[in-house]
Amino acid sequence: MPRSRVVIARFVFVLIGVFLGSNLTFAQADYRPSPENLQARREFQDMKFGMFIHWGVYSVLGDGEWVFHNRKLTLDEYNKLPAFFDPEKFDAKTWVALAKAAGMKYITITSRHHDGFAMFDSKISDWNIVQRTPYKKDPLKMLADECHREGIKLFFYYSQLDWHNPDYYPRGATNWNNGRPDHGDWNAYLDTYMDGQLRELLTNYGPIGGIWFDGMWDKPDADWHLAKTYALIHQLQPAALIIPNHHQTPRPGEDVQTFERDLPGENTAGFNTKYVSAQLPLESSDTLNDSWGFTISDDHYKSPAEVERRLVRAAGNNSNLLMNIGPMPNGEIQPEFVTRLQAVGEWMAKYGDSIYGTRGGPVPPGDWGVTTQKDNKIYVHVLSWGAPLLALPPIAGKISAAQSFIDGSKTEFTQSAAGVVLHLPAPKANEVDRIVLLTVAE
Ligand code: FHN
Repeated sequence: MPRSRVVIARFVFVLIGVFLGSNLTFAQADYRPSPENLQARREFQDMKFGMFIHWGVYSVLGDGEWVFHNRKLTLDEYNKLPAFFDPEKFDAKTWVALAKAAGMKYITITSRHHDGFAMFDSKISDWNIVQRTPYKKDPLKMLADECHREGIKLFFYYSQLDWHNPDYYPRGATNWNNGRPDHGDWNAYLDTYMDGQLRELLTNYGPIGGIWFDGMWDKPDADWHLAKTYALIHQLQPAALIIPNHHQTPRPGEDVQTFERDLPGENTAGFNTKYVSAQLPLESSDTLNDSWGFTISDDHYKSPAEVERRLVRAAGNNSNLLMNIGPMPNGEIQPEFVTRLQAVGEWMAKYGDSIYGTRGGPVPPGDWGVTTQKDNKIYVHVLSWGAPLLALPPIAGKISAAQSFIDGSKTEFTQSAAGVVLHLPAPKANEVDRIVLLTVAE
C-alpha cells in the first residue's frame, strides 16, 4: 500500500477508535441499564445471602491477603510464593455444596487480589495460577462450572490495585519500595492488562453474576478509565453487575452499592460513605472471623447467631449480606467455618422465607430489630426486646392478621393512627429472632 494510503487508513482507524471510545464514555455517563441488567439486579436483591471467598497464593503464609505489603516483601521474595501453592484438596463441589448448605445463593471469589496474582488461566501475563504454581489448573473454571450446575451465581472479585505489575504507575497510597522500576505505563495497565483480564473473565467462564471491584481507593484521584471498563463489561455480558468497593457515592455504570463491614449508611468502619442509593441494590460484606484471607492465628469466629442477626439486620436495611471465608492453601475450608455455616443454613431453612425475596420493610430499623416485606406480608424481626409490648410507628394499610412466623399462633395487636402495638410472645431460650408476620389487607 502506498505510504499516503497507510497514513489515511491509520487516521480513519484512529477516528473510529475515538468515536467508539467517546461513544462508550457517553454510553456509561448516560448509563441506562439493559432489561437483562435490571432483571439481574432484582434477582441479586432476592438472593440476600452470599459467600465471599478470599483465596490466593498469600494463603500459604497464613497471615492474610495483605502479607506482601504488611511485611514489605520484595518482588523477588513474593515471586517465590506461587511455587508453594498446590491446593490438591480443592474441590469445587465441596465449596459450592457448603454455600448451598449455608443457604447462600451466590459466591464472590477473588479472581485476583492486590498482589495481582491471577487465580485463573490468564493469557495476559504469566503471573497466574496455571503458569506459576505446581497446581497448574484453573480453580475458577471448576468453580464456575459447578456453580452453573448447582444454580449458584458466581461473581469475580477483581483488584484494580496491583502491587506487582510495574505498569501500575504512578503508584498509590499503599506504595512501598518492593523493587519495581520508577516508571510504568498506566494506560497500558488499564486498557491492555486489566481490561484484557476482565475480557477473559467475562468470556471464558459462561454467564457470571458480575465483577466486584476493589482497590480504587489506593489512587482516588487517578483516571481509572471507568467508563471504558464498565462499557466493556456490560457489552460482553449485559446482565453482569458491576459492584465497586470504592466506598464512594455510586457512579454511572455501577449496578450495586456495597458497604465493607457496615450496614448501608452506618459507616461504623470509618471509610464508607453515608450516602445510600435509593435506586441500586445494596450489599454489606463482613468476615466470619476477623480476616479476609486465611490467617492461621485468627480464631475470633462469629457464632451462627451473630451471623443470623447480621443477615436479618442487612435484609431489614434492604441489603444483602456477603459473608467471607478465607480457605486454607491446600484448598480446604477450615472446619470452624464449615460448622458455623452449616448451622446458619439450618436456621435459614426454617426462617429463610422471611428474608429471601424480601425488601427492607416499612418500619425504620432500630435497636429492637428490623422489618422486611414481600408483597402484602410484613415480617417484624424482633432481635432485642425484653418487654412484652413493642410500639411501632404507623404502617400504611390495614393489618388484617398478626401471627408468629414460626408456629402460626395469633399475636395480639392494636393499630391506630398513632402506630401499631404488638403483644410479643416471650422470648424462648437462645432465640435469635422473634418474627411476627403481619398481613396487610389488599
Ligand atoms: O484491601 C481489601 C481487603 O483485603 C479485602 O479484600 C476487603 C474486602 O472488602 N477490601 C479491601 C479493603 O477495602
